[in-house]
Amino acid sequence: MKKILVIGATGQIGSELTMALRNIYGGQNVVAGYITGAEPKGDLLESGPSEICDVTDAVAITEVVKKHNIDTIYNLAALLSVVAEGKPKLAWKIGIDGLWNVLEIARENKCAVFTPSSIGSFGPNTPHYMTPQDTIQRPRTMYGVTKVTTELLSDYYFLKYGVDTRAVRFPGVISNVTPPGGGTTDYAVDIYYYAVRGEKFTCPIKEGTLMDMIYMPDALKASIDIMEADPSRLIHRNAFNIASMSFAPETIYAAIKKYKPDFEMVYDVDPLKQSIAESWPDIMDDSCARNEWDWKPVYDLDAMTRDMLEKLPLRILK
Ligand code: AKB
Repeated sequence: MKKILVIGATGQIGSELTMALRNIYGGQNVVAGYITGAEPKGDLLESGPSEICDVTDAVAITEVVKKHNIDTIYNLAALLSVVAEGKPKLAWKIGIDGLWNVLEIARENKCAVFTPSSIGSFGPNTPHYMTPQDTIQRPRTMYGVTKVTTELLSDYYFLKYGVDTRAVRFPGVISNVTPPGGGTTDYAVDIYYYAVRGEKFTCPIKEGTLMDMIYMPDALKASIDIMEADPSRLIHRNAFNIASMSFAPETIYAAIKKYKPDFEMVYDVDPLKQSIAESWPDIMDDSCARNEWDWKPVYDLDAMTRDMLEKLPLRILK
């Protein structure tokens, strides 16, 4: 049985990934690593062990890895794209200095490592339509710079030291549990909160701006399946394009309006978010993930919208 450490276990993806991993591998085999001020609560706290584990603190990570005999690390610590533009040095410290810690500890303790990349690893001169797996990656955001570096460093540790590094490039992740903080794709989560509360939504992204998105259950499935994949089939490693839906603001608005006919949306475009969004792919080609480890998403926009509108009220309208 795997012994897993999730670094960033109380964040947007970490909080749900830790629970999904515990359901598969057993609560005691999945350690929730968190930072002071972001302590686990409720089911996350009660369903398995948790440890303070700041990605920038190599000593703390080593202690946790040794104490729990960890063999797999999910390293989810990062600042999202908009926040990283305001704090570029901190974004580098968490994203890259932190990654060095994780990769070195993985090398010494023979751990496999998953450190996600993102659609943010692409830039304005990347082909935007059916963005290939292997293509130009010249992002102009600090988030993108850290994500390209993450991909390169992770591949380097695999090729040079045999560390089993694998990852995916996440689209914008949409979930009804933990909200994201400071990303360019956050509008596609926020819009559901407004719809459920019966409030008018002001969209910060311009009509017609396409971005890849994914529903959390598919993002979790991808994160788990890639680490379970048969290594002899993997031609790529860091990191695979995964796609499930791509839409512009007016399309998600229409998808929600189908079930909430009174819902209203207006635009007030945020120049920073818009320039980042325009530099990212419209839609990625995920055929390498489909061929090398059988990636296949379950949710499209309509299925996700039905599930969000069913589950979100149970959490936020108590
Ligand atoms: C962001 O918008 O910064 C993230 C991402 C696409 O990586 N959600």
